[in-house]
Amino acid sequence: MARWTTYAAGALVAVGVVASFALAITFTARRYQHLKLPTGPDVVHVEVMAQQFAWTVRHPGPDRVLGTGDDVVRANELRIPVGRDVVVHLRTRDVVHGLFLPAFGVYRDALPGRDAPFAIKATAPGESQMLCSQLCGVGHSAMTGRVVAARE
Ligand SMILES: [Cu+2]
Repeated sequence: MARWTTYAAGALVAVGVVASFALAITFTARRYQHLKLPTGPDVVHVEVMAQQFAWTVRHPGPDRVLGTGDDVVRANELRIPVGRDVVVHLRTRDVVHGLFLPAFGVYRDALPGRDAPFAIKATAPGESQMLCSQLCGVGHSAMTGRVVAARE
């Protein structure tokens, strides 16, 4: 016949297991928060196209719609408005690249033939780095750019 201490030990282990799962789920959710894409008319969509060895960034023009004639294309510069949800559609034209945005905690692979979207939001104006995180060829280390967050 088990003593009450055995039951207490069992209960403690059960609580520990449940707490571990809860922590793991919480931190995993936070880690992948940028993959939960915002929706709605206020969301800004941009496309970051990787290629050996540069980033081509397509922004919506005055009509605020991506993929129309007035799009604004910049080399190695991602411009985003402060305080708005931005969905970045990450693609590659050739090999596997990776987009690393340290200021936004984003580290995402660009895979041929796929859109790898993620969301970011700037809380203040400023400039930060944009780096390639996959060794993609001889020019890999030169594959840098900047993120410029500005007020609308
Ligand atoms: Cu690259």
